[in-house]
Amino acid sequence: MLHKFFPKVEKPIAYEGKDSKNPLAFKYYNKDQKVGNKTMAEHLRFSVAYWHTFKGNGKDIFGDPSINREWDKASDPMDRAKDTLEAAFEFFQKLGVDYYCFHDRDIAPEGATFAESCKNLEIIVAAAKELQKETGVKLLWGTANLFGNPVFSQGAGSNPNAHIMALAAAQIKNAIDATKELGGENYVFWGGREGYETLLNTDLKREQEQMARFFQMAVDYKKKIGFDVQFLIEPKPAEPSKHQYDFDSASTLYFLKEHDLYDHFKLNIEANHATLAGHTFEHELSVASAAGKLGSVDANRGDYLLGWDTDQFPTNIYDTTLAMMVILNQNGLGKGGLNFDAKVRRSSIDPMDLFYAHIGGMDTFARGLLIAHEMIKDKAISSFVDERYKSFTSGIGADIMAGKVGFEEVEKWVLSAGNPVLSSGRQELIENIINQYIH
Ligand code: XLS
Ligand code: NI
Ligand code: NI
Repeated sequence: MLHKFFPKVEKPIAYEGKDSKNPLAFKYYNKDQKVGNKTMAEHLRFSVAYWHTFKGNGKDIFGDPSINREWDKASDPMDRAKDTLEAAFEFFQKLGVDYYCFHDRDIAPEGATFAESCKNLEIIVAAAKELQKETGVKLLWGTANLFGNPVFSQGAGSNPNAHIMALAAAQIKNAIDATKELGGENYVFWGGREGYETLLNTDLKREQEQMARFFQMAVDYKKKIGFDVQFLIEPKPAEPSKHQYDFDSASTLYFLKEHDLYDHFKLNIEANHATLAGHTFEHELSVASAAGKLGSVDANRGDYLLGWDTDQFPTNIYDTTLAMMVILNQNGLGKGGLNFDAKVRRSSIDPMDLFYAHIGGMDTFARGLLIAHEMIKDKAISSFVDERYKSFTSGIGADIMAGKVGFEEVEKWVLSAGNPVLSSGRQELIENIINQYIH
């Protein structure tokens, strides 16, 4: 086992059960425990986000970096990248997660030219490949950072300058190559700058057509190189753009349909992005899942009082229970997983906080999984839903849905049927039942 950057954690975090007082132990997440026909690890497929966990330094728009990491000290950027990689794999092993995710520019530094950046990436990818082999940790998804470099300040795929759009495409090509080299199971597109600041200077239709071409080129390329990877789009309504084109699940799915891209993408749903869009997490998961398009999840949470992407670790069991209901009801995430796109707070400067944060997030989802599994097994909620729509399973309801009757036949039926009998929606009772399962 790697042992250098986290000296205080001497052995992998173990499951000790809910009565344990050990802060460095799982209380609910028990990797090999079967829940239904899969182990917890198979259900949850946890992943660590490279950018927040190893590159996050506490910098915010009002303040300088507050966090100094041991692995971020070397003077040469490539040495820092190699140290960071080693720290990352040590962390994955000690935490006991099977997956990680990165942006190209998290794992390797940007060079003075595009060619230099590509070379840097290639070198670090080779080192990452070795560490994956050594530790058994796998890549859940790769992606390209097309928002940090000021060249992308007016967008990447949607940039009004064709040279910059081409540069973004070339960068994605390299990020897809890196993902392939590392056996990544998914590739994510998150377009933080694919949107607008003002409509006064923006041709919204043209920019979306450019985005469609951008995605189509990516689809063509993955086919060309024979890479069986799942493409995912991660919706977010705004931030850093004022308006992002992939606003939420519904608008992203519509965009894909409109531009003949529907079959080539699924969605990566982030909890905090859902709430920023004015939805709940389970709403976004449900919309994606109903379309057969829920591919993966960025597991985090926002803050009820702050209106931006605070990217906190998930701690709310109610939310993870409802999320796991959606995931279990669609039989899991397939190639996707639960990626902690979450960061410790600016004042959590101790590397141990990274362990506490992830342990908490993993336990919160493990509890959600256990509760959701029980509720589904007992049909605790689905029995109410089935009952609610029962009138569509026979008689006039079935005839309407089967297309056997139209307005005229329906009118005739209504005239003979008397007044409808109302029944209760039972919301409060269902809420009580959920709480009972949680307790
Ligand atoms: C930012 C996004 C980003 C994506 C990957 O808000 O969540 O981190 O997950 O580019
Ligand atoms: Ni995300
Ligand atoms: Ni986010």
